[in-house]
Amino acid sequence: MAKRIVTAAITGAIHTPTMSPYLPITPAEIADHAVGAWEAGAAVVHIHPRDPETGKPTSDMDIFGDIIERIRSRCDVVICATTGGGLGMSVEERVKVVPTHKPELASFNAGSINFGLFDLPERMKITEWKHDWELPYLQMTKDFIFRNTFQSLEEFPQIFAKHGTKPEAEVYDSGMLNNLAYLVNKGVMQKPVYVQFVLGIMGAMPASVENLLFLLQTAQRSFGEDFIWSVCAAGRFQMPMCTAGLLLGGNIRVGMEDSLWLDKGVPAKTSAEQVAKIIRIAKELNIETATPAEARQILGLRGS
Ligand code: KMH
Ligand code: ZN
Repeated sequence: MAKRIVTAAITGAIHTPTMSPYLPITPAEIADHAVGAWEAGAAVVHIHPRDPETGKPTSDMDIFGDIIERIRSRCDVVICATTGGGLGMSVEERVKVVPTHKPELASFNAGSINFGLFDLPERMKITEWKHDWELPYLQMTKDFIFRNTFQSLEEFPQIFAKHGTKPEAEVYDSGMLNNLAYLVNKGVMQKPVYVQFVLGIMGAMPASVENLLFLLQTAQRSFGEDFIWSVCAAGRFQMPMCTAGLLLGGNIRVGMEDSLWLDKGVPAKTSAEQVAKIIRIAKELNIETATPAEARQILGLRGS
């Protein structure tokens, strides 16, 4: 059986500083957590920049570059830059990292959803906030479309191709596989498509084994065997869905972007802890995980 790629999504743009004292914020913290995830066995780290003062997701290209350089100087982990950015950012701001820093891998969000984070304050019972921006940022998602229209769906892969960046297609719902099939048929995206199934986001598909199977079968109907897939899931579904992904032959993603927890009631202090946990599970199942060099080969990356 092929080796599996473990990705660690280090900080994301969903969680806010009040939600966890362990969420990495500054370039030094984000790089330390990324290197820690690599030491624990991750082959890929998925990166978002944040404002070091406020912790708010930012599109500042100097901060993004600082993080990338800090990681690159310390290890050979594959860096997957976000082009999802932070909620409320323009499409232009989001894609800028590709021409600016030319990452070998970057996220490519495969369709539009009402990306709903507005219920998190109540669910997490948070009443006091470290920063003024946090509550409005989450509340505004009740009426916020994470925009990935056919206009940008056609533009992004062409920008990626120009800079040697492989798209990691973030698929939140089954219709987005149809969007990818359209892009492949149009010649805008090349096979093998790399798909990250993101389950459990409010506004898209819930995290369940049935839904993962449906997505897999839908992808098989569109691309035959000519696609590579990985799965991640929000919150408490992270470990169960990654375990299901391992059993179904897929690659997996953990990290504090997706879940702030290591176990029920146990906060994750780093993404490395989650990487170590899923690799323990993989080992019990006799599943081997890929090195960064092997991940580059599996994904057909140009190298850093
Ligand atoms: N920023 C979120 C809306 C990505 O990195 O491409 C989605 C996201 C996905 O974080
Ligand atoms: Zn992300």
